[in-house]
Order: sequence, then structure tokens, then C-alpha cells
Amino acid sequence: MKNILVIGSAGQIGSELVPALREKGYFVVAGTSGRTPLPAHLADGPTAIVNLLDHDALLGTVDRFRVDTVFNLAAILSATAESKPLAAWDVGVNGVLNLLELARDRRLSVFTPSSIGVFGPETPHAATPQDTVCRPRTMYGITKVAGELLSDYYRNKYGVDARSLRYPGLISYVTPPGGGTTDYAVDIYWKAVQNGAYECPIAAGTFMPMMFMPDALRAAVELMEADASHLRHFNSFNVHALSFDPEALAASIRRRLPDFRLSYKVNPLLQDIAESWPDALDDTAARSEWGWRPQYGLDAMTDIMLDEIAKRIGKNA
Ligand code: VAH
Repeated sequence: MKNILVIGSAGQIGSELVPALREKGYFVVAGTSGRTPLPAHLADGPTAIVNLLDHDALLGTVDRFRVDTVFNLAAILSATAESKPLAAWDVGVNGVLNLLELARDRRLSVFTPSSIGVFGPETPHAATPQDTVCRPRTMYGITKVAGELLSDYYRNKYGVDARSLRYPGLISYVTPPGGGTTDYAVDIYWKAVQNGAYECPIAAGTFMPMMFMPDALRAAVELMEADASHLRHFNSFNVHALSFDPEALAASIRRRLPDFRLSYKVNPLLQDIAESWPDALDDTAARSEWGWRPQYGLDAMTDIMLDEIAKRIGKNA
């Protein structure tokens, strides 16, 4: 891995993955579809307008920058995908297929995140196994199952080096929440600092797997740097870090903001999706095949989230 194209570089993962890869010394092209590249990405290296569905333009960018690895972070997240399922299919399946065809042609390595969204109500919720039933009830989850299967197909049939992780809900302070079911766990921190209170759309007692963004970025890079001869799963590694419900998250926030008030206004769509997803993942395969280990616990994440958000809005937390 040397010359990297990050597609979706202005999104929640991409906005932080680009600087993280550049800090490791990689040559990184920050790709965005319609949105202008982030100023920080423009200042620190090359950018490009890329569209997963435009094969020729994507090929031109790959050839222009001699790209050998693509991190494809373009996605329409779970809740938004329910309001525009065909667009979600286009990005999550047709776009991935287009990229895999290009990877076959140019011998690229490809990372396309999968998600706990691949699991459904029939999947065991506690310590969800690596290899288990994946019958999601959301279009987002369906696209992620298809993405995993397509990536495996291109690896097995054409030798394409495609790899992916099943990310839990990702929590970061750099970009605002964007249409995901787990985004309450980002929003709550902003509202705690801004207002001292939060009206939660997810019910108490609803546990979901979660991960602080620094762990998520390191997982993607470590997987792509891993020796392929040690890997067995390649696409779809479960990676686990945290599991909590809104009450546990509020208790962690109250360690720093004792007067923080949590109330509930459950959103039926989000609640249905959340209840179909696991509580926690079994990530034995990732730990044994490429040495995955999370580094951030709930309280450590809370301290950083509150401090960084307070800096951004100029308040004491
Ligand atoms: C979502 N944050 O909620 C994303 C993620 C596992 C959840 O895929 O849709």
C-alpha cells in the first residue's frame, strides 16, 4: 500500500482517515463526489472529484495518481437509506461493483467498510459470531451483505485484494451525525455540552456495539497493512470495542457533567433498526488473524468527546 485514494473523504470516517493515513507517510488523494474537499485535506495534499458510478472518471483518477489502494467510504447510512433505498443500492452495490471491476483491471487493493447492519433479528444478539446468519431488514444492511459477497467473489475468482470490517456505531467529534441509527451516541455529547440535556430517540435498555473513531481508523489501516497470508476472512471481520445503552452513556457523561438530564422521545424507525442489530460482537477472528485490539473504553471516549466538543463551541465541559 503506497498511493491511496479515499472515496467519501468528507464523511464521518473519511474526514479523519485522510489525515491519519497522511501522518503515516502514505500519499493520499482525498476524493469527494459532489461536495468540495475539506479545507484541511486541500491544504495537506491532492484531492479529486470522484463518482463511484462513473467508471471512466474513476479510472482516470486512479491512473493519474498511480493509485494502488482505494478506501471506499461512500455510503448512505441506515436511517437515510430507508427513505431512499434505490439510491442506497446504487452507492452500496452498483458503486462497489464498479470499483471491484476497476480493481480487477488495475490490480488495486480495496477497503469497503461493512457494518453490524448486515445482521438481522434472526442473528444471535449476544457475542454475535463471525460466521452467522445475515438476514438484515434494512436496505443499508442488504447493501452491506451484497458488498461483502461481491468482495469475496472478486477475491476468489479474480484475486482482487478486497478487505472489509463490520464496523459498529462510530463515534467522533469531527463531523456532525449523518443519518445513522447509532448517531444518537454522537448527538448526545453535543447536546450535553450545548444544553446540558438530551432527548434520546433510542429507548433505554437498547444496547448496540459502538467504537470511538481513533480505534476505527486504526482497525482499517491495520487490516489493510496485514499480511494476507495470515487472513482467512478478508471481508467482513467483526470488530468490537464497546457496547452500551443510552442510560450507560448518560452515566458516563454525568461523571463530567453531573447535572446532565436525559429524556426519551423514541423514534420508531430508529428503534426498530436498533433492535434488529446485535448487542455485542465476537471479534475472535480479527484478534487472531490480524491482531485487532480496541484501545478506548467508554469513559476515556467520553472525556475526549466532551473536551473536544467544548473546544469547538467555546464552552467549558
Ligand atoms: C448507521 N452509523 O447507524 C451507521 C453504522 C453500524 C451503524 O453503519 O447507519
